[in-house]
Amino acid sequence: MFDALSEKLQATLTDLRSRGTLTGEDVDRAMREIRLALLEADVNFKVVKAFTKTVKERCLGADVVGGLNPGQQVVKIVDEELASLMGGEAAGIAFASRPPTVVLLAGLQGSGKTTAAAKLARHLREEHGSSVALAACDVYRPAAVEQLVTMGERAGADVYERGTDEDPVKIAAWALDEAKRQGKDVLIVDTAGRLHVDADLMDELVRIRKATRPTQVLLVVDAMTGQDAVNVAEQFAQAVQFDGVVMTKLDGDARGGAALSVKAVTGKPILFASTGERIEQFERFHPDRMAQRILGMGDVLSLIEKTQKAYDEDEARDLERKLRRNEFTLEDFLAQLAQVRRMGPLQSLLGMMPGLAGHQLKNMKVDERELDRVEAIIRSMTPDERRRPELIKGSRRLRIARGSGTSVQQVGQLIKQFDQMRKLMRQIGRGKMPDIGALMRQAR
Ligand SMILES: Nc1nc2c(ncn2[C@@H]2O[C@H](COP(=O)(O)OP(=O)(O)OP(=O)(O)O)[C@@H](O)[C@H]2O)c(=O)[nH]1
Ligand SMILES: [Mg+2]
Repeated sequence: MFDALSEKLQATLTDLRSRGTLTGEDVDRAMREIRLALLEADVNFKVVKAFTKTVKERCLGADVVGGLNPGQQVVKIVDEELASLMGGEAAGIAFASRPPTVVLLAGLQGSGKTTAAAKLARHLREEHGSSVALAACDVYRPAAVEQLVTMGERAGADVYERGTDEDPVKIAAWALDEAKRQGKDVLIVDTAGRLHVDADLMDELVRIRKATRPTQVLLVVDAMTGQDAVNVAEQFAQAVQFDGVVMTKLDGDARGGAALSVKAVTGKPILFASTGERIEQFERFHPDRMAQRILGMGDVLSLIEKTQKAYDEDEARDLERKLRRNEFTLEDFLAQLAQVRRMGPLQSLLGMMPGLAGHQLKNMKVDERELDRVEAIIRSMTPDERRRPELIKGSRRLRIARGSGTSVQQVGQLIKQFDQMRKLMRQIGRGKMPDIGALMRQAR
């Protein structure tokens, strides 16, 4: 389903990779192309905007990692950002500490709830060895119960049903008792769909939730409906809390926008992907694998990973040797600091986090200035001073403070902290556990 998007992204990135160096203009053009490709794939425009902004910032701020050309670097950044857009790590189901784990499925009519209920039951049985029961709480469509019974059989799960004459909330409560009585590990509750997110649907869901206290509420979303799917998810998120998304019909010819936007818009990750009508066409959703599939550059990405690993190992070995010989200097410290900062401005990372809208965390100030200060102080030292800061005396401290726009106290503090750090490292380097207590007392 990501074919068109894949093709466009690959064309853009292949072009970048063939260049030795990248100008700001190259990056700008690539970002324009990526933005268009995502919009055409029906990704939510706000999501596209934030995505290209982050990627661009990271591209421009990136120090070149040894062995990677700038184009490869961009591929890596786009890959990482695509994965993080879809939720980063794969999450899977959260089990209750005391069984049964109750999973409540919600969603619009025809989104694939009943199918997903059976598929999830089979998945949990096969992957986790769970004994699973299904609760038939859709009493509005005569064939709904029958459908669940048939699918439950195929999934190897018991189906708890009371026909269509009883109140779905009562059926849900009874099914939970039944699951407890029979010692089931998991109870999956199938509910009725509606054409739109309406008050009735929400009210019933809330009452079923109250009656069953589900461990997880999963929203079933039809990927084929594109932007609509995301709008529905957003409306659900406002009305009923849910914990994750089951994205269905990913085998269809939709352009993929829903899968790419839903996490950023609702803050909830896609946990499972359904990719066909057959019961085994269902799997845990892995954002990183999906990103790689979209980019279709598995070979390049693994090369990048290897190069980076070799480079990191090189650096680590170098650092270790320096520590052992007590050669770690402020110069090295500066390089380490740059590495941390290569990850991008901390502030914008926080700002990007979905679900933080209006949250106070979002307004939290990351003290980049503190890092700036440390950097400025070190840069105001001579190479000799960076190697042996303990030799920096009063008049030099004053000059460094002036040069870096800080105070003599701040310079003194950095030198002292560095000295403590070096002592600590030397002890670790000698294989001794450092006496943290003593160090803390000295540092005061
Ligand atoms: N191609 C494809 N079809 C699917 C997938 N999941 C479900 N379907 C089909 O979509 C249709 C609706 O699925 P259901 O599971 O009945 O959907 P529902 O949400 O329970 O529908 P209601 O109970 O009417 O609200 C069925 O024909 C399914 O076979 C999928 O991943 N891929
Ligand atoms: Mg159904």
